[in-house]
Amino acid sequence: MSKPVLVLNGPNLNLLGTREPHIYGSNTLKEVEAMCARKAKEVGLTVECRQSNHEGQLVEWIHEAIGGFDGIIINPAAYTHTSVAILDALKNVKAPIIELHISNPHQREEFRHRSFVTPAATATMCGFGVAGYPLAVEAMAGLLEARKAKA
Ligand code: CA2
Repeated sequence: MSKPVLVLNGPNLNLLGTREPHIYGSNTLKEVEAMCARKAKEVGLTVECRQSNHEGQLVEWIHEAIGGFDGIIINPAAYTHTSVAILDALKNVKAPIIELHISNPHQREEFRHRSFVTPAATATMCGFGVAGYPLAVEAMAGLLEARKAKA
């Protein structure tokens, strides 16, 4: 029986579509979550989308994903560049993990060039705007298919 894919969004992403549209676009988080659900249906997956402004909450949800979800798509937002706690939590996940960013952090300030999360990620995607979310769902379907074929 397949389990849903957990789509996690970190701090301030609840503000999507309300500020800095030149960087993050004009879609709201609710719209982005609907894009994920639509794409998931198309590729035969289900998604559960959650957002928190709190590091500990994100860590708890990652723990929940161990055994409870088939994969994780995570935009850790600012915690990308600071959080050993999120890295350590993700390291315990055996399911595929896609690290996703709306912007391309490598084109931005130097402090955004370093990701604490990347070492735990199966794959990283950035710079596609919010279109990256459905792309990541599609990519997750590919990763899960490849795992199934190997098993
Ligand atoms: O490009 C991304 O997705 C980021 O993860 C977004 C983070 C940033 O700290 C990372 O370097 C790259 C910031 C998320 C802030 O979200 C907002 C959304 C709308 C309005 C204001 C902030």
